[in-house]
Amino acid sequence: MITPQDLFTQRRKFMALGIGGLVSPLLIDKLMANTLYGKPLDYLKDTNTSLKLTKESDATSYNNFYEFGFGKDDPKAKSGNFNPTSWELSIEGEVQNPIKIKLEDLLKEVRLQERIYQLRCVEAWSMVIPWIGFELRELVERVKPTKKARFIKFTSLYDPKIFPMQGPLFSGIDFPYVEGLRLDEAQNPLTLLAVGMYGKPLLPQNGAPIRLVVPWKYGFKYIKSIAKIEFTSTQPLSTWEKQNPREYGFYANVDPLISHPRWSQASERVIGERGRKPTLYLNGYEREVGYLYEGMDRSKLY
Ligand SMILES: Nc1nc2c(c(=O)[nH]1)N[C@H]1C(S)=C(S)[C@@H](COP(=O)(O)O)O[C@H]1N2
Ligand SMILES: [Mo]
Repeated sequence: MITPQDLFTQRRKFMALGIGGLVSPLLIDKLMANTLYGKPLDYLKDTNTSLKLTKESDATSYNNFYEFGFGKDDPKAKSGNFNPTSWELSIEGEVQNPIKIKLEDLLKEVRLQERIYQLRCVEAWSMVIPWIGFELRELVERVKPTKKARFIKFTSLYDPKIFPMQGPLFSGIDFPYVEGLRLDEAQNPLTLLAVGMYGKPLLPQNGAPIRLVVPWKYGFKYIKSIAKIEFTSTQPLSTWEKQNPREYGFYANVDPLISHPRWSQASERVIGERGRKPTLYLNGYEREVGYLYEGMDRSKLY
């Protein structure tokens, strides 16, 4: 039987041979034939089958990773010294089985999958990226949240030797970068911890070696280079909410009807394409995640 892990390795072999193009990400998805909520993966991605992949060179050179600088080209240009090998993740807080684990050991235990999702940044641009990762819920099940756990707080690596903006000269943002999810959002099958994209391990500028992917939320929720995952009973204060709570909330749900105080969110610039397209509620994933927000006031979920 072919496991997703095999396909991942196989694809990397193909990439090494320079014939990666022959193995289309869509084909791999079909081959994997995973089911979520008992439905084939294809069903869950129905809304996206028409999405055209962003060029890999765009997705790896137009980035937001403020630890390296505010410019879109800073992350690629300034991450040369970041070599995230022998990475350790700490999973702690309100869990029965806290662990400190090497990423390579964790990856032996999880089911790696390829997922094509659209990423919508709060700055009103979007890309379509073929991620490789595993469902965050697999990790949640492994560490067993206590009854008190209601949220998950994620913290990026703190190391001013690697990240120039964490140094003493810069104090505009309170690093390390922090993000959070409600536990039920974290357990939705769409939520991934990504370790690769375009069939290869993540590059430093994209948040190597492990980052969050929550496709129905604005890009700033996709916290990069995660070092700590903490289960909490209270809602974590994320970096951008702390910085400017009027403009960036905890939820950060994509919503064309709720404008950012300084610009409309009704449409988006598609990176690598001409023109704009309308933005969809929950970035097009309403069918999969709409239930999470039933009875809540949409205007408060920015
Ligand atoms: N640690 C950290 N994670 C981060 C950011 C950051 O500045 N620091 N920027 C976020 C923002 S605003 C976006 S849009 C996405 C961009 O991911 P990409 O560069 O891989 O497209 O990463 C998010 N994750
Ligand atoms: Mo963003």
